[in-house]
Amino acid sequence: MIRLIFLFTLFAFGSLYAADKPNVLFISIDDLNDYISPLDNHPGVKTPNFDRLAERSVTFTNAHCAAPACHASRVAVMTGVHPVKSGIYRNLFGAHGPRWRHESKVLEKAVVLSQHFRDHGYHAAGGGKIFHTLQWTPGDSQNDPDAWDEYRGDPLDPISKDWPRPEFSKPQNQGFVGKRPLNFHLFGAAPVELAPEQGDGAVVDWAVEKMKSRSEGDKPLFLGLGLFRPHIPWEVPQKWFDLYPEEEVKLPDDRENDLEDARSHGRESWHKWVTDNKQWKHLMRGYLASISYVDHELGRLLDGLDSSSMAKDTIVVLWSDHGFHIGEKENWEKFALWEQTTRVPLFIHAPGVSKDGERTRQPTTLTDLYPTLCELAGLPVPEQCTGASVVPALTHPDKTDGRVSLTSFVFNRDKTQASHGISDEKFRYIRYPDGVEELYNLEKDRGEFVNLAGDPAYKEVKVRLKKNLPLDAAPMVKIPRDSPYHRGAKKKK
Ligand SMILES: [Ca+2]
Ligand SMILES: [Ca+2]
Repeated sequence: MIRLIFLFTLFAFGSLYAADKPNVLFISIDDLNDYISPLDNHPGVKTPNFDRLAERSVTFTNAHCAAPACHASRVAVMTGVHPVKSGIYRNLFGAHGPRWRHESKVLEKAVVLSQHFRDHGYHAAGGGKIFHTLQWTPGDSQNDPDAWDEYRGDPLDPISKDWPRPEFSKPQNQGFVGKRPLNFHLFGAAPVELAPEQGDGAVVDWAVEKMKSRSEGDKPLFLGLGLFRPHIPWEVPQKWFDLYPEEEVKLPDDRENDLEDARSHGRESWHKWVTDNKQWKHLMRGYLASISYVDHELGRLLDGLDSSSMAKDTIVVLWSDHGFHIGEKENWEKFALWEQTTRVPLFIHAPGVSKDGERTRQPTTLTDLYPTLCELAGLPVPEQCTGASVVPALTHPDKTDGRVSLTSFVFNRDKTQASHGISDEKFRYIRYPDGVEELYNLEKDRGEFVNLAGDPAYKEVKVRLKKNLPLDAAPMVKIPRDSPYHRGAKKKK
């Protein structure tokens, strides 16, 4: 019956909204994991503005990236095409524009989400990191400038100018001996002074101005913005470090020989470096400080929305491109398939539609976002999209529809063959190309310590989840040297 009413509404008005099209505020955060208070995976984290967002949204507590790497995850969100179709599983550098159109045949003519909204009467404005780019790689960006009516600054160099580096003094470097595990020393935590026109605050200022400067009769707005912290380097103003005295910082649960019953991610030397140099707490502190910094910027953005004419008729969606390890399973950053790597914050508010303040366990992959936003705004779903709308989880957060999430990645050792991680409401199943399997009961074992894949008691669970493995996953694509968006190719001319 509810579905009938919904179909009638859709038929009668062309969208879930009876009158004008809703605006869309589309917020991407970089490398933000589930430590934030609404997802409750770190004691003592201070994220009041994520709580505020949760009160006015449906919180997806079981949402996963399509791939655990910035570029692959972001291009999947923005095109709605899963890596198992596109073959883009990993980060690729050295682009100056949408090189993914040449990396993957499937994406050659893909319509970017913001472009799709433009094609249906929206004005699309973007700012900050939405497609892949880094603070320290100026001009290396996979953004598609043609997908936007306007972009803050240079769309092919959207964030590098926003971020200064701190002057490193001895105390900040204390304990660092030898070479850090990343080049250019961008892996570390230290306070930095930010002028008002610097950092993620500058992107938020720009977005708030966009919302405030709207006038009657303007096209509906698709406003996309991407905040860069808590991506490394963990350099934010001192006041955010002050929230977390180092001696009070908690480390994640850690079990000796945890990797014995799991496949190695190949990055254990990084963790060894951190523990050998006694940096674990210091780096956790930097990550938490960076989370609270970005929480503050989210609060400023919500204040801006609430005091604008868009306050009541705007869909708000916030997502992060993947999870993050701070030493869990001897891993740092991402590039693995455990829930710690793939689980992402996802919040959706749709005025008059979402049961705000509620939470859903609906398994969701970020490629579901594109069709969800289409349904909410009454737009057709482009054929390229591989996901399915999660609007039912907004109206009935207590129900799930039987789908599972799918995250795929190609580890170095597997050359071009993909591994996959699948979640239902309760379990997580991972399969690698060499046949290694892992199964975790997340209800009982949130830290994914005990691999149940060989336990006969869980055979049925495993078989059920295994059925969801993609049979025809695309092999990993190579960097096309002849792309006009290949930076190396450009220089030769
Ligand atoms: Ca990222
Ligand atoms: Ca284990």
